[in-house]
Amino acid sequence: NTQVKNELLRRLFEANGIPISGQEFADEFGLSRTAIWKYIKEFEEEGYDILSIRKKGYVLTGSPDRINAANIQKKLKTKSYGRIVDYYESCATTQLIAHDAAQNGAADGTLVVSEEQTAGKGRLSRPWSSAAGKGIWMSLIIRPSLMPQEAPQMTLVAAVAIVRAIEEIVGLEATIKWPNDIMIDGKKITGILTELQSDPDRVKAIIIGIGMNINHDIDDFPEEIQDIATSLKLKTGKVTDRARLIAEILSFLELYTEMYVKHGFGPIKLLWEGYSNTAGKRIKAVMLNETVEGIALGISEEGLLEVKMDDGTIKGIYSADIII
Ligand code: BT5
Repeated sequence: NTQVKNELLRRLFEANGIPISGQEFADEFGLSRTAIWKYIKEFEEEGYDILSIRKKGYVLTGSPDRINAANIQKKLKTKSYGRIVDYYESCATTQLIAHDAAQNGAADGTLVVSEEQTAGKGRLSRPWSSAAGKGIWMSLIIRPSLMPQEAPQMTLVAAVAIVRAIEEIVGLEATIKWPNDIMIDGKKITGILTELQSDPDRVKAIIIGIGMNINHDIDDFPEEIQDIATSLKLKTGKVTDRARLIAEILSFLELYTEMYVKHGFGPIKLLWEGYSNTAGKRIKAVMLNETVEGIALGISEEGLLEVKMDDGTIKGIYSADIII
């Protein structure tokens, strides 16, 4: 029973050194003491250090750097984002798991996270490299009251939330490259993949996939992206607490999503423009069927990138790969 196991781990974390009585916990959940003891053994196998004190109970003295429910939730300040966490040591892609969960009625704010993805994906089914234990590979299911055509802007909402969280937790200034890249010093540190489950006139669920390179050394990237990718560790020399960063991202994301739903895209657009590295630059926008070149002006109220062409006309772009 993973829910009881998670609850036990959460209490061990929150006890801050005060023993948790195995007997009392067993009674509360109608389990045997042996069942509790088995959970404790499992925790130890997962890398937790647990002290067993006779007649008092269990004390957590050390925990592995994992982005599981307990580690995320002990830092969580949100109302609903991340209150339910579906955690994997390894999976193909959190995006698929989140889609299934959303179809089966998963609550607003349900988070799917994995230490590793074996088939992580970017836009247009491009591969997304997701090394074990090094990054944040997660998909958040949200159910905001938005129209389907308002959903793509959630990529921009998420981008602002991520940049703010990196600023708070790591003290680094990242920039946003429209539409879905977060960059530091010209290299990609984060990619966002926003997908939609929708009725014709109403969003049922938005799945926000976030892939962040955190504690990678350069060799943790496949060779073909070593020149274009970077990680927080490569920039700071330090290991970042991934669970804490997740909690911070979820806080900003919940706040900004609420803002977007209540007040429209205007306030988000202002925030976004402050972090964008695209405006004012000459760019090439590579789309499926054409490539256009011009000066990037900024984004529209609908989240389109506005490009001023050489003949003076202004073109709004829905989605593209931008070459600066
Ligand atoms: C993206 O696509 O940037 C969206 C990435 C979303 C990944 C998350 S992880 C959790 C969730 N589960 C998933 O399976 N996906 C989401 P796009 O803009 O198409 O960029 C893809 C390109 O980025 C690739 O073609 C590579 O060139 C490059 N790339 C691949 N892995 C990378 C990495 N770890 N860091 C930086 N660049 C990478």
